Amino acid sequence: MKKLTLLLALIFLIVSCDDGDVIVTELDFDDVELQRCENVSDVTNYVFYKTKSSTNEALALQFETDEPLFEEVNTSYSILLSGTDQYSYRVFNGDPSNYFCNAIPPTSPLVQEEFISTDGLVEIFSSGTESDADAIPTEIEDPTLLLDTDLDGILDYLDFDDDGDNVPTRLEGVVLNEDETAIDLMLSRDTDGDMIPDYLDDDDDGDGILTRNEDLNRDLNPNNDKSDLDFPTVPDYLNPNITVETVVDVYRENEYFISDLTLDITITNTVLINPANQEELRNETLQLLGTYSAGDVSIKDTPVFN
Ligand SMILES: [Ca+2]
Ligand SMILES: [Ca+2]
Ligand SMILES: [Ca+2]
Ligand SMILES: [Ca+2]
Repeated sequence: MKKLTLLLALIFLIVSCDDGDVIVTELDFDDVELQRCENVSDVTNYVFYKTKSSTNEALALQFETDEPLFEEVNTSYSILLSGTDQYSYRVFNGDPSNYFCNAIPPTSPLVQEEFISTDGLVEIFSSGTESDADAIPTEIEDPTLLLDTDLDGILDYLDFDDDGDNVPTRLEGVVLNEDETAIDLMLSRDTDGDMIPDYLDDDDDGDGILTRNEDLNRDLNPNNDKSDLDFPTVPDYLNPNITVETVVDVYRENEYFISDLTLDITITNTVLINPANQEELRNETLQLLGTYSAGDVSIKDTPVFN
């Protein structure tokens, strides 16, 4: 587990415009949970915030990204704060717990004092455990090898249908060795005996018709097409006697999972201005805004057929 070494305290220098007095103010939100506004309709607009009922204070960070944050692990994102990408500190005249995540800011509590960023760099690091739940452990589909067997743009360790034949890998008879560190090629299903296990074979019965195209009803599931009256339980793609081609140039929707997805959000070089009196808060040190726990997420995507 990677540990980030960070300065936890949020310490700002308040420089008064009137007399040049320097006041050190400590914004202590370390023990406060970092929350997020859930916006399912817009996956690239984010609002993270912390509120303190005891002091009616809140920190908020809002920004837009080009890509969704919750789809990859071990990934860094940087956002240079400007325009509507903002970091703010506010003091309210009441408990701000329910202030955020409303389409229109509520009439109560009222903002008594606020500081809005004019500069700053946000960095976000994602971590979690990825799995395509295809019955092959991620270590065997080694992410570092960047394997993409079916060339559909989804690496094998995230691809629930590794050979792109529209039969999910978990249904293609994979057998692992005893300590589950490798595929047992002798015991794994190889219907046509061509030494390519079915989960990597796009023509499982070796009849010259791709498994994906032995799909009479074109429902992207070759497992429910069984034409041979003599073998009514055997799907056509595992039956070399049936060679009816139904061209299906579409992949099934892929799904993979990230468990315990967390985002570590840090901010550095912040300049916050009070719009009412131009009072300024500056902090050049790296601060941890917080770690956001997204729990377990599922990522669905239909690869483009090529
Ligand atoms: Ca793939
Ligand atoms: Ca896979
Ligand atoms: Ca196959
Ligand atoms: Ca067949």
